[in-house]
Amino acid sequence: MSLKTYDLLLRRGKLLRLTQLDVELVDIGIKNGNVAAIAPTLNESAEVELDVSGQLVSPPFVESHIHLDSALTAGEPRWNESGTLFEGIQIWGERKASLTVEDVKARAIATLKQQAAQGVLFVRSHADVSESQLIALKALLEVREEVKDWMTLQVVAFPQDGIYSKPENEALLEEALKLGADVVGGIPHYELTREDGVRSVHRVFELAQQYDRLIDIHCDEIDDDQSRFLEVVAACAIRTGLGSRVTASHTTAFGSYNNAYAYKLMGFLQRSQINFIANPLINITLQGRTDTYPKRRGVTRVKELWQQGLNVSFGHDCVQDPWYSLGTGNMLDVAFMGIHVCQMTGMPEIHACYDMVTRNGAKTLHLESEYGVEVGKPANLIVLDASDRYDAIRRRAVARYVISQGKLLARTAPTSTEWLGSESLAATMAAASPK
Ligand code: 17E
Ligand code: FE2
Repeated sequence: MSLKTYDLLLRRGKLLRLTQLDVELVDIGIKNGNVAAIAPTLNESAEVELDVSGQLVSPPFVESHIHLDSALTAGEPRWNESGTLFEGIQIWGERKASLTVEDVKARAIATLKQQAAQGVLFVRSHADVSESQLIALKALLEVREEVKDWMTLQVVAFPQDGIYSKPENEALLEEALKLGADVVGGIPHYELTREDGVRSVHRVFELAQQYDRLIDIHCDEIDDDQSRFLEVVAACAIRTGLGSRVTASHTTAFGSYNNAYAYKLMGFLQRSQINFIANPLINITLQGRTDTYPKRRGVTRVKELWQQGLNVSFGHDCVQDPWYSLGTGNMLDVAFMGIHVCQMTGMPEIHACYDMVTRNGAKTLHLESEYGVEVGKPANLIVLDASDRYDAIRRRAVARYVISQGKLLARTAPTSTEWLGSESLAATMAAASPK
């Protein structure tokens, strides 16, 4: 037993609390994996002290929407030439044929480490269950267990090819829930007919009630202004009372609806109290592909949903896969793109976009009881090389320290530039070389 009061002590950080808008200059004491004390000055000793003067101490990033089963497969077996969602699904269908549990686990864990190193400690991943062996799902359930000491992973049973497009798909979705998936998914806009799409949403709600799971549906991920499954999701949420246990992901068609319909729908959405996830990096890339000019942004009405008080988070969606060949899992990249695409450039809007990659995601994932830097909660927090949220997003600040369940999980040195001036090359070299 240590005689020191704390295992870890952060000195003079600028703490971002869940309940306050402004940061607060404090010391934070961590003991036995929990936040033990927060005060302007803590006088007790600690095993390890970190001076984080002037740096932003934040709750971790929450990745509310990613596909870890397909991560790191870009180019396998071929590149997505059209850049569309549908060619992506086709390419993934080809890659899916050669999946093994080891293959999925290795890529998922490599991606989770990249994410964690950049301050993500809570992840919701979709697992494609339109595959006869449920390899992606079984692999991600094993990963969920293997990483649980440093990362919280939720797994969505996601019927990528549709619940009714093949006779066996419906049973595979249910089997995934029996195996332990946390969340039921759906993809109504990709069912063979509109009627199948509606029926699929009803089936997802039935399964969620039967197995007591959350819901996260890929909903209206298309530019088609006639794709209107969001209203079905909202109606089911209102009638079942499942409300905040339900999430509509993407909803890109909402960006194409006429304003009269969007206005009516917004009222229903408020009644439903469902959550929304937009994926700015992917939506701006996959959507608008059939437009000429002017070309749509393909992103849902994030600003308006937020203004109506609905819970919206941002996800990364893809890291180097058939839908998106770029990405490192950095949630500040996501927030940065969100600010641009959703035109949320006012200061309260920039702050809101930071919330969309942190606390709003925690709400969607139903993690509120454990999320936030508060005395008594698990010590999950990050120290960003930034003075505030705006600075963090503007510079995509590195996560200097990532603390997971009270342990220092990852450390990154900020980049530093040495200004060498405009002297001649010889003078520059002389100045730069050690004495
Ligand atoms: N599958 C899908 O239906 N939509 C996406 N955005 C991705 C996979 C990444
Ligand atoms: Fe997705």
